[in-house]
Amino acid sequence: MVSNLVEAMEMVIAVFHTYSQQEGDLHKLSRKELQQLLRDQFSAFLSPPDDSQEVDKILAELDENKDGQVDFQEFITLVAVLTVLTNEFFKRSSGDKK
Ligand SMILES: [Ca+2]
Repeated sequence: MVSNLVEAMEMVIAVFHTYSQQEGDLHKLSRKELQQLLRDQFSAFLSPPDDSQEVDKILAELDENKDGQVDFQEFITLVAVLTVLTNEFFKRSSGDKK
């Protein structure tokens, strides 16, 4: 039986590749692929996801090796940060005071 967490990890990998395979390097997100992914998957977090400058900013922040693309390792950093923020949000909205 596959655990929930492993299933979630596989889903993150699958989502990444759905976008990274669209053009160019099959294992990296181009600027265009990143924009598409942000728009489709993270619209709840990013405002406004269609803003071109916002995409450039996010790309620059994620692109640690400065190759102009986002590989899986760089992408997972974004997922981790947003997961932490989501957890904070749930903690706060459940009325948990510090
Ligand atoms: Ca990169």
